[in-house]
Amino acid sequence: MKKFLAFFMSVMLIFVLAACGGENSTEGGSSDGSGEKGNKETITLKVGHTLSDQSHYQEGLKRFKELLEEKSNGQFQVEIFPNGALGGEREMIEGLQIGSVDLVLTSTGPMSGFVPEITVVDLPFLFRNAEHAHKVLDGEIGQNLFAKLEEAQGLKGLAWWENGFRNVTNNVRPIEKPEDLKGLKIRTMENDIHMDSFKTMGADPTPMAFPELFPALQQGVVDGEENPVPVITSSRFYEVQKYLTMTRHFYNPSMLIISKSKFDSFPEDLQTALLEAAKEAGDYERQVVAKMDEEGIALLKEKGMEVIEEPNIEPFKEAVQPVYEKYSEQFGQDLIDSIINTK
Ligand code: EAX
Repeated sequence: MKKFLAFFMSVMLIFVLAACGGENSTEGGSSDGSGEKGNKETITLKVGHTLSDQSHYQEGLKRFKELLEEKSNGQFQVEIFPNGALGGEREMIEGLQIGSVDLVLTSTGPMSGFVPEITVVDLPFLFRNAEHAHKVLDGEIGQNLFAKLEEAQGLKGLAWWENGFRNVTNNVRPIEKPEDLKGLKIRTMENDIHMDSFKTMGADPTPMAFPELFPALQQGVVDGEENPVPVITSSRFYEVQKYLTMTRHFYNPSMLIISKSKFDSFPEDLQTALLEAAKEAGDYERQVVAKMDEEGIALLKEKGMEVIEEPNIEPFKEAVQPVYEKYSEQFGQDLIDSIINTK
């Protein structure tokens, strides 16, 4: 009887231990990436971005969260951190490399400091329209740029998303021609091409991380800035800026990125779920940008901004030609031509 009881107790103990071993959750994934199928660990992914919770980024990431949690049968749980809660874009990208952030939705703005080759897409007036940009980024050229990101920084681009076409705002005067920018302190992203373009047009470019921008405009540290309409509306820049000119001078793509090591630590089915959710949510986010872009101008006028909707763009294009001369060697004229000639 004693022997039977001892045998029964040990079997019970094994069962209890096995039951406890099955269920555990880990922060930020890469727990034992190679988690065996059926070993249902929940992986929480923190994703950061700089824009408000009313922004196109937030809308896109909410869709990403839905899709990824669905495609991974709940194994992935996504926590979204808007408003630069995890830092500016450059800071968050560094956070990816030290593991303090799991995913970042960032524009190509800070890429001058990480993979300068990627900033070829930041050349002024390079893209005819959003469709042209999508064709280039979702095609071979876009994939080659992601390959450079992986090679140079160990960061994996999951998909190309969108910030939009950037326009200039300021508090001093209406901008109708490049000369009107003369002497204006314009905040730019920490991007060499963006700074060179505004310098070439006679402005005084001031690089600054996004979280610092609204207070800098409010206190007059800078006269103006440049951003897509969905950013100007969702960040309430109409409260601190008077004039908007629809220059559409830069097309600004965004990237949803993760560290390569973290991505590789996940089993294949979870890697596929990540890539699929990123692509589908990215396509959705681009539609959100188009809608906010369309509806935003009326809203900004309503909020009291003076909007120049159709400035003559040719003088602006001419004014930035020196930027092409300066960078065509760095990027190679062939690459620039293949982007321009993409149908
Ligand atoms: O990517 O810094 C900027 O102006 C960007 O539009 C913002 O960080 C979103």
